[in-house]
Amino acid sequence: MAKHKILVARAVFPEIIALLEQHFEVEHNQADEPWSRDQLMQKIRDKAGAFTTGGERIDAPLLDSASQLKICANMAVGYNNFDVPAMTQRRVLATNTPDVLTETTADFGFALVMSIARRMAESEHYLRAGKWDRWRYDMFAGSDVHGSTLGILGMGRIGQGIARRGAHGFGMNVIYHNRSRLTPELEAQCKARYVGKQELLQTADHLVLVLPYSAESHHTIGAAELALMKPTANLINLARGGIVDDAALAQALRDRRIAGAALDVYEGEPKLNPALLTVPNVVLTPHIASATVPTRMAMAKLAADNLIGFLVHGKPLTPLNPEVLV
Ligand code: 8YV
Repeated sequence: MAKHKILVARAVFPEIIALLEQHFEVEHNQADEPWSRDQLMQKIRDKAGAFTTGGERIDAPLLDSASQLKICANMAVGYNNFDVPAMTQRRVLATNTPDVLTETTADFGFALVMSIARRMAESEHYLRAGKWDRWRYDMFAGSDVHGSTLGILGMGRIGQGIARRGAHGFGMNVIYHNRSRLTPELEAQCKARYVGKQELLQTADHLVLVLPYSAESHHTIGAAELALMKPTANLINLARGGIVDDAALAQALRDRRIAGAALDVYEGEPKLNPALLTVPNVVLTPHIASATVPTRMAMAKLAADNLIGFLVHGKPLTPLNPEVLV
């Protein structure tokens, strides 16, 4: 039987390309050239499957020009780059990579909490700039993590991982807000208390955002929400750009409306609102929360296994729209 044609939109581990080539005719992008939307549409036109990352928008116009397409496998747990209803309508399966990145991403969320609370990036820049000439009692004095109040907005798997780290490792008082409340068992495991959004904003010493991006969650944190936070509080975003109004955040940081922010994701990334680069009280990382070698490998393997599972065996592992399968 002729092999299905698939497209791998971005460079990925060579082992994963080799695995895919055992099953498919693969057009890949190991040179990691930035393809325009038109190029992507051209390349996907005759493909049965696509291996995508969060950067490729799979929407109705693209789907309409790709009549052979049966599956898009995202190497990401977030899938706001997919128009899932449009995919379902055209019977294109969508898959993502849940679970395999939960603990790694929760580790990084905690690293962001620690780094902004203890002003690690700011103090390292100071040292590298050759400015450190003496010890001072208040030099880079930050805020405590242990015993403080950790607020989590979006209490999915990653949010729960961060809550467990905070409650069990650092004796933090954990509060959370989510569309739906956790079961009492999960709340007990995370030692987390459900609160309204306003209480969360007003009470958290460190507020971590881990909610999915959608039209409804656009600018969940803007000037009004920042104004409710304590002036000593830190904001941490490892969810998606667009959940925070970055211009409003840069202004709040400049005005010391809040103490600091640690960000892994940005509106319009990889470009950044330039104002964020000019404020000192912010930690900035380039969307690397899931980036450990074993976890990125597990994500790539799961995306590949979804393509193989579906196109070769009719059984994807982590479908987002399983109604396409019936
Ligand atoms: C991905 C992420 O690396 O999984 C997600 O949703 O944000 C990251 O882990 C990124 O989306 C690229 O696919």
